[in-house]
Amino acid sequence: MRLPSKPRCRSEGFHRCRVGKIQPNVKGKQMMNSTADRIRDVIASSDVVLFMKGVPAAPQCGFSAAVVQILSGLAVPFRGVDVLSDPQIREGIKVFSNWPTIPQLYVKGEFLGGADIVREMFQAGELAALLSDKGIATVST
Ligand SMILES: N[C@@H](CCC(=O)N[C@@H](CS)C(=O)NCC(=O)O)C(=O)O
Repeated sequence: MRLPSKPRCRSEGFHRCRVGKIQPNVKGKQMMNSTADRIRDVIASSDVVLFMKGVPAAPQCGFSAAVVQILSGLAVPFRGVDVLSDPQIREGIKVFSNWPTIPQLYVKGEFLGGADIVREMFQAGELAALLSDKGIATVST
């Protein structure tokens, strides 16, 4: 399976992203091919996909809610995938991205990161810039 590129981080440093600390949680885990195919399909189905807890209108976790708020503030259309309603996707997405937590944001198939990274990118103006680079319109806040 081809893993997506490393998550973006404002500092481009692993420590800022805390990848080194949390990676062992998912290391060595595997998932069914069918789950990987479903994940690939859903990521390809929309330019912006958020794996989250709950649905965009009613997030069930503060971290998911934070990303929803940022995307909504930028008026970015996105597809929310509720991992609470699908345990295979909940575990499978962690293996797919090699990232141990939810939420997980994908833009045009690229894994960006979780709530902390999305917040950092947003605050630095990098999220709007990245979306714009990829041809996804946003409103300035
Ligand atoms: N620092 C993380 C916070 C996200 C987090 O800790 N998520 C937890 C609680 S919602 C999680 O996904 N735990 C694994 C699980 O519930 O499957 C981020 O930036 O996204």
